[in-house]
Amino acid sequence: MDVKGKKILVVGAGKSGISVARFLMQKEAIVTLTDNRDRDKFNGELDDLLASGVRAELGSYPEVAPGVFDLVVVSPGVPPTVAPVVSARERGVPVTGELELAWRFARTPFIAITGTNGKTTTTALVGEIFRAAGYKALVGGNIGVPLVDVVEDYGPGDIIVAEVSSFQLETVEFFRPRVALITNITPDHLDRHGTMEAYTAAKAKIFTRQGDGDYTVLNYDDPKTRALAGITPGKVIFFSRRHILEEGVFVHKGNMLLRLGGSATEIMPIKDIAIPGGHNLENALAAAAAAAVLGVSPALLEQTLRTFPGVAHRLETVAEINGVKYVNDSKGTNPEASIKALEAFDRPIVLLAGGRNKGSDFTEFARLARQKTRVMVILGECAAEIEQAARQAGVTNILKAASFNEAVLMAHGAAKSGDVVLLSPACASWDMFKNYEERGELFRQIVYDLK
Ligand code: UMA
Repeated sequence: MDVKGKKILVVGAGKSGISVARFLMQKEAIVTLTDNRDRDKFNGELDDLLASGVRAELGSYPEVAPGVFDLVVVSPGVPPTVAPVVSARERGVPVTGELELAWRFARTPFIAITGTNGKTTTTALVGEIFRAAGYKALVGGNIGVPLVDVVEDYGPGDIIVAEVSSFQLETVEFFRPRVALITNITPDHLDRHGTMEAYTAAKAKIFTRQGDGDYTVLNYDDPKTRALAGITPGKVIFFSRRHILEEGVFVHKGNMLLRLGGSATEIMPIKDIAIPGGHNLENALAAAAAAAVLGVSPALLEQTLRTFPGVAHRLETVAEINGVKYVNDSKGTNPEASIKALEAFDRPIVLLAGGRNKGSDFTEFARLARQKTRVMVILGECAAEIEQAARQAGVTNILKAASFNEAVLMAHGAAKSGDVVLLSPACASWDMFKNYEERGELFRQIVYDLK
């Protein structure tokens, strides 16, 4: 892909767009960066780029008239319905995204990981496994490291482990990972994709370009994911927590087993996997499958699975104060993720939930909250919706907080020794924060202050 001298419009000046603009400038493209945020909301974040010659159109988008731009690169969080993307498509100007761009410039095989839940933990775990196996491994993508920043530092003998979102997959064209892994597919981001079919179709783009020598790793236990085996051109390898498989990674009599082609090999007892909970067992099985198909030995898999501690903001124990455990699960940005967090504990929970609803239904989540929580502290833009679901499910002990700080203090006040104070909002953070990391960091900070 030659971008030198090309007039390129980058839509969205967040993490991804800023990195794309910098990358394209280094490649001597003529770059315009646009964002619907006003210039005074940027706090100098764009100064370096502007000094390097990037043009900026902030507060409103430029028109994509014929001849003005050769290419539009759209940020993952910007929907395809925004004016510059719609005009580009109408006028035949190519539209792409950062993932495709990184792929075009990469010289390294990709393991790409998507799925509604578990993709961050699985990605980090696969990265750890390859590092333990002696590889120079890049872990990036939706996990927070824009791939274009680092992709050219890696060579053909290295490995890129990329967490990829449905948003990023929407704009891929030739993207072809050696291993494509889908952890599971349940309703999420329906405000953006519209229907489950469209959401699933975006996820399926992870393997559309696969061919000989490529693998698609799928969750046998999740019907929507399992069904994709029928349409991927890659070789299907399943993982399962509930079924014995003819080929793949599965659990039998408390042991994780690997069967690729021949007889089954024991990897390890599942009780020795360091990350807790049934959902993390699925992540471990998925990661083991993705690494095993590329030749990583069972002994190395075991070594990493025994020690990998999990990722920040994902069931992360922050502190224990007067017998109360404080757990940061800010990455619980939809009801399914938060259901898994609730299921991971046997002790009474004081739950902090609420934020921006991404089109989810809270009925199941509220039903489990009724069984598992002592108190629910509700906050954020969709507080009324969650409260209604909770009351319908029979939750009576509900506190309503006007701010995030107040919510944590209320939870602290309500918790008794032996409880868990769990931040697992079942919602996106975007009503109050830049991202879930910022929300989790503030939680950590308040808890440290309490301590
Ligand atoms: N903007 C517009 N017009 C719009 C919407 C947004 O101009 O209609 C602007 C905003 O004002 C802002 C910028 O676009 O300045 C934000 O772009 P973005 O939402 O794409 O966010 P980035 O900061 O670029 O971060 C993105 C990913 N964000 C999303 O997909 C929402 C990050 O994933 C990712 O880590 C980063 O690129 C690097 O690859 C985060 C995420 O929440 C973790 N992902 C979702 C998820 O995991 O569920 C998909």
